[in-house]
Amino acid sequence: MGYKVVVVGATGNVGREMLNILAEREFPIDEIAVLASRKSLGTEVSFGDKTLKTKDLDTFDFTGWDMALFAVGSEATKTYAPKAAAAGCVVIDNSSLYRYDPQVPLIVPEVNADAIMGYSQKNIIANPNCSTAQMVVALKPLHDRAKIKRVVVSTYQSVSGAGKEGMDELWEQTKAVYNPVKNVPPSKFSKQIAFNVIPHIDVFLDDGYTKEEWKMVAETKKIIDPAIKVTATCVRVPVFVGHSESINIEFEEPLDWQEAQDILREAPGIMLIDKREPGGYTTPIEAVGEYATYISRVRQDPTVENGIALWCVSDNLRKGAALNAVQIAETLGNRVLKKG
Ligand code: 11C
Repeated sequence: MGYKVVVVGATGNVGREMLNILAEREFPIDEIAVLASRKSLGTEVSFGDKTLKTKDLDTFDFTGWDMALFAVGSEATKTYAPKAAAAGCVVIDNSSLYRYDPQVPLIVPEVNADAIMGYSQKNIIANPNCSTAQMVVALKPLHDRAKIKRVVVSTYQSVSGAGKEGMDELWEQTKAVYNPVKNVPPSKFSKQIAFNVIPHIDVFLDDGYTKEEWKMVAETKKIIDPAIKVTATCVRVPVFVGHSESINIEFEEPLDWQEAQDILREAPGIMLIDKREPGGYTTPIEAVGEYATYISRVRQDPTVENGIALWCVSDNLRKGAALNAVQIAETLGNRVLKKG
């Protein structure tokens, strides 16, 4: 016996990836429904070797469905997630709406799977922001060994984090550089993204940080340990898929880079690719379509007493969104619903 699963927002970047990953990992499904807003109604999406037609989110009855993977914006989530949860269908939500709600667990299964039991307070489980998800996978095993005091992270985030429109803008602007007849002004991004980098993701907050940067701070505290201090600079780069991060970590206890490598090599969800030679590291193109969070360039940071610096790359649509949501579904299935 398997599960009755709903994918909400099935025509978007993340929704489509959720369907791919559910099929790839052979998640035990008895019945699947794919939902979309009215404007995408009837659009067909692939699920393994099948083609599914989207149904109307507005009129869908979630009664009798086991779980719903939501990949729509916070506004639509606010309307439909409580309806699904009230109907007894567990919501796994990829938006930021519930992430900071103390009654909703924020889960990265390799890091804090036990916290999933808190789902029953609202029948909702939150999926973190993509830039947080890959970072906490790297931080947790090191925190368990040497206790992290402070993290300084700079991100290099791909345009797919801004959805299909972000990808189209990079593509059109890149073509326009070679064919200057057509002008493609910035629209999704605040400045030209082709052949450029933009130190701005999400809205600005009063303290000068952006909301993307604030999310990395708040979510790391909720997922791993509220005592960890994080400061982030989030930057959009002209890469289609795959977020990269340069991370400096300061520990309470001494940790040498070789031991850090050994810990990371054994840690769940991580692939250590770290040869100290040209090409002995992972770049975003190599992470696309993969499940792992790739760690490279592990080295001592000699500017603090106990410091390690590293490079972290992952497919933001997978570990950063759809894969993590499916791993949450698997954890919920194995630990709570027990049907598969
Ligand atoms: C980006 N990290 O790359 C964002 C996308 O809170 O789930 C995901 C936003 C979120 O633009």
